[in-house]
Amino acid sequence: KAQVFSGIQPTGVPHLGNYLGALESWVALQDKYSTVMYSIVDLHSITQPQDPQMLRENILDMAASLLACGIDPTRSILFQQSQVSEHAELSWILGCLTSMPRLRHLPQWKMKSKQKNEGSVGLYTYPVLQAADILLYKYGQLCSSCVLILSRLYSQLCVRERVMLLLCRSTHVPVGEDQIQHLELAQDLARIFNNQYEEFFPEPCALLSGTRKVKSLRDPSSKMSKSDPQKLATVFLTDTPDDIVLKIRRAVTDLTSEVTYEPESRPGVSNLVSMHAAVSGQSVEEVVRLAEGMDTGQYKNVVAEAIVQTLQPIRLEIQRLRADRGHLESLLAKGAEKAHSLAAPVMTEVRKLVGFY
Ligand code: AQP
Repeated sequence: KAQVFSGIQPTGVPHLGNYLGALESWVALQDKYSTVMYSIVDLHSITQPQDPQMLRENILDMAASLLACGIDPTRSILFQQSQVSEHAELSWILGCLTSMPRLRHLPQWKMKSKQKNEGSVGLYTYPVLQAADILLYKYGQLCSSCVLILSRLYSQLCVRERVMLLLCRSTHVPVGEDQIQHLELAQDLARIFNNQYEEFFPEPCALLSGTRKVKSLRDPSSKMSKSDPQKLATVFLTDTPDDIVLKIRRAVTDLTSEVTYEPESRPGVSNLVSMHAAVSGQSVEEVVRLAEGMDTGQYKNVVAEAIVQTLQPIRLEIQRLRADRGHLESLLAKGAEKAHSLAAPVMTEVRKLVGFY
């Protein structure tokens, strides 16, 4: 059994998109893999300005949310990234093996630097830190046939075909489709390091962590985000049933009253349909059939109710866990200790290979 690593930024309470696109599958991975590591990636979060007091709160809130969703600290290593200093150290070494043009076209930089007009050096090198997060735990040994397929075919495939190929293999790093290029960077960096120093890092493999992208309720052309300033755009895991009903009722749809699933031409109503399908465990077709005869106003009530049913137990559990900050801190400290015990020997070897004596 292989190991799994993934991370989430403590930039606020997680939302329905984080849950359906990542956390739900993180929970399931605990049953399939022997070592499962989930990191609250606070080093990543400061690539955008963060208020220190708020960041501290968000880290503990994120820990409470992950536990409430079903991350079990007896089966997973749950830890705060900055508490394991090897992440930053390896990131520096890998950054020295990367060129500026290699990073310029990666999605995180393109998306977030555009929003801000300019971005920090940290935002630019974000994918290098991501590569360090993964490589530090030496995952994802590819079998030789995978290497052969990849080397012959990979560069000729389009993104969707690459995702399908990655899905077919035994894979270890849960990533969204938009993160595939970042994982490719980690693969490249492993290769570059091995060429420059010595065969050391196995190339990490991707595990597609859900193809569902939940869209903003106010602007279905963009994804639902923790940091979206529009309060009605995001359904948080801590939202009360009233909050959820209000947000879904106000969700942007269009002038057609029928409920159909046409993501290109009707992104708003299609977003409702796919959220409804995901939370109720039904297919999109089943959900559309169920909505026959309803207008979008009536349908919104059904969707809101289904979301409330899914999120209500999680919200109550977050509330309970939040009340004991000391317990959360001690869980994170124990997680960091375990992560450190895996990362430290890897970094000792890396330091030797680089020549740091
Ligand atoms: N809208 C979404 N739909 C599906 N999956 C999503 N994820 C994020 N938004 C959606 C997935 O959640 C995991 C953790 O994400 P993250 O917090 O590390 O980074 P992010 O993608 O930048 O998330 P946010 O919510 O948009 O945060 P902010 O506002 O801080 O940038 C990832 O697997 C991600 O794919």
